Amino acid sequence: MQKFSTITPEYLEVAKKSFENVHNKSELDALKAKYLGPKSTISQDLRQLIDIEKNQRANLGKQLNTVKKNLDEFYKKSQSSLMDATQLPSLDMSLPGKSLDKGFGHIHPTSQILAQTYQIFTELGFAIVDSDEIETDWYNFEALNMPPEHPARDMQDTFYIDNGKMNLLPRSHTSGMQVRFMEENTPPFKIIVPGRVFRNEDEDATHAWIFNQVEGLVVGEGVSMSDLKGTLLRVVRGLLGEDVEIRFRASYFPYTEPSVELDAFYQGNWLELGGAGMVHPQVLRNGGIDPDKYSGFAFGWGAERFAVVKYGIGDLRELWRPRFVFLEQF
Ligand code: FA5
Repeated sequence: MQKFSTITPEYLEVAKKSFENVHNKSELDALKAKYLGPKSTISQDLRQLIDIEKNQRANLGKQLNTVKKNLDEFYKKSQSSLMDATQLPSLDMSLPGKSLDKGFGHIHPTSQILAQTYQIFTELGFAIVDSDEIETDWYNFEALNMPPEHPARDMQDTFYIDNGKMNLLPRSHTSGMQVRFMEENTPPFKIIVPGRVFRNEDEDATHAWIFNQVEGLVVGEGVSMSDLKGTLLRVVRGLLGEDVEIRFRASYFPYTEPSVELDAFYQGNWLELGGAGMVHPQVLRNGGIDPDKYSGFAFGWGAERFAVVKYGIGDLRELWRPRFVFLEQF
């Protein structure tokens, strides 16, 4: 019985793989010519059927037609997957945004405040330090004189990460970076640490559960409370204008001594912008710094509160909502 090379499982297998690996139209056209064109083996085999003895012709013809049908299917499948791929919408970065009719977007008010904050502090010689949003209980609380059960922890009702040990948390303030930075660096230094913080907060017009803080830490020889006041006055006036009415109010933080709050007069009331104070000697020690040689001040304020005062915003939570009608005003 006449044997045709196309009537073998191997032949179809090789053809199938070839059609599956097509990358572009010219490869597909070449394969089509090779497997299905007039000069293809299957076409030659079919032409040779005429020479086959009659009693074998019908059977071999049937087999050859099945092979041709399979090859046709491989081709069509390959053609349609190539079309799917080429018909994917291409991403043209140069096209204008769909909402162009509504005008271009602009920098978010909180980001505007942060950018101005960075500018003023870098002019004063501060370095901007990056930090992580997940903090250990040690750096967030204990290294700052807040052991477990310390009542000052209540001031920052906190989420914990359930890792079995409850020693990790989305940080409740940026102050965790104080001891972290001290451990790695030798005074003198002046840094700010911006970043998001998280609290289990009863939200209201001045409290969100997620907000941006800007931590500040200055350590050197002879750093005093007047440096703290001078720096904060300079920066707050730079951000909110020379006319802003501000006051320092005595307060308490376990990691600063003495401690103050910084308030701005806004819409008939005093609004707290941040906490500050002279770094507690034990905190310096926890960071490996000798408190007999060095002193320092620290502060931590809320960027959204600055945006509220600067832009006259009634409800701080609006800064976290995607409402263009509100945001496009600033
Ligand atoms: C602190 O977080 C201290 N770590 C600040 C500090 C740093 C003190 C260094 C001493 C030395 P407090 O919880 O008060 O303190 O928060 C600081 C500021 O963050 C507030 O004054 C306010 O501006 C802002 N803030 C606090 N809670 C919220 C909130 N829920 N939503 C928006 N802003 C907030």
